[in-house]
Amino acid sequence: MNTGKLNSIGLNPALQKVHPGAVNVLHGPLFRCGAAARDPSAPDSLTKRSIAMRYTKSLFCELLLKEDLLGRINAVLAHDKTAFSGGVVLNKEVNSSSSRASEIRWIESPELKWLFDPIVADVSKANDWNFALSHSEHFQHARYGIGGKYDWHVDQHPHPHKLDGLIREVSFTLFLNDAYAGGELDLEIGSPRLENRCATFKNRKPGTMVFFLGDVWRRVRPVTSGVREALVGWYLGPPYV
Ligand SMILES: O=C(O)CCC(=O)C(=O)O
Ligand SMILES: [Fe+2]
Repeated sequence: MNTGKLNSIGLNPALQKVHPGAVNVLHGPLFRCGAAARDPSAPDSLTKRSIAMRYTKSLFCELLLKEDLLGRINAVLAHDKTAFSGGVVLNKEVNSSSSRASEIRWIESPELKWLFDPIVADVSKANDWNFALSHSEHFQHARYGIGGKYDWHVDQHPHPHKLDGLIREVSFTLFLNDAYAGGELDLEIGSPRLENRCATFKNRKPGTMVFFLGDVWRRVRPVTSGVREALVGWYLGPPYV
């Protein structure tokens, strides 16, 4: 693994080739985060893991981006001419009934990365998510028309990323619009004692970001009118032990 300058955005060319737009079966292409992945001399808190065990204050959190920040993100998305593609995904390894109906495109934008890296770092710190996050995937712009959905699944794959052994540790969804009905995001974060174990994110304002751990079960319920648009991010680090 290369070690880069602090805060540099390093796209590893070998990783760029991996992902010709396939949907969520492999990981998406990876960006290196600001500090080198496993460089013990890099003085960045993201690279430091003081304990081997995961601990957390909350399995998820939610925040609302300021309008100007959302405006910059929307400008990047409008400027990016990558076409949507997609359809249905069956994630056989996790759950054979886990399927998705949506269109997606991968956004390979250093600007988005500069915007999101510090937010993810802050959120992780605030929650004591003690991960050594080192990369993010390219961001995934998803569009769900009527009937579009993504059944229960976990984002973390059963095996580490083939190329570098990293795993998805933090996921986020950014709500880009609100001109639709249905399409609620559910996270299964409640105690088994509870009847409803889900946190449901419904009617959220554009600019709402929901962050959660990569091994939390989640789904997007079917859209019943309009088109739901979301930007999805995954931050990766080394396996927990
Ligand atoms: O559209 C969303 O909010 C979530 C999408 C998702 O779960 C995924 O791409 O893995
Ligand atoms: Fe997901």
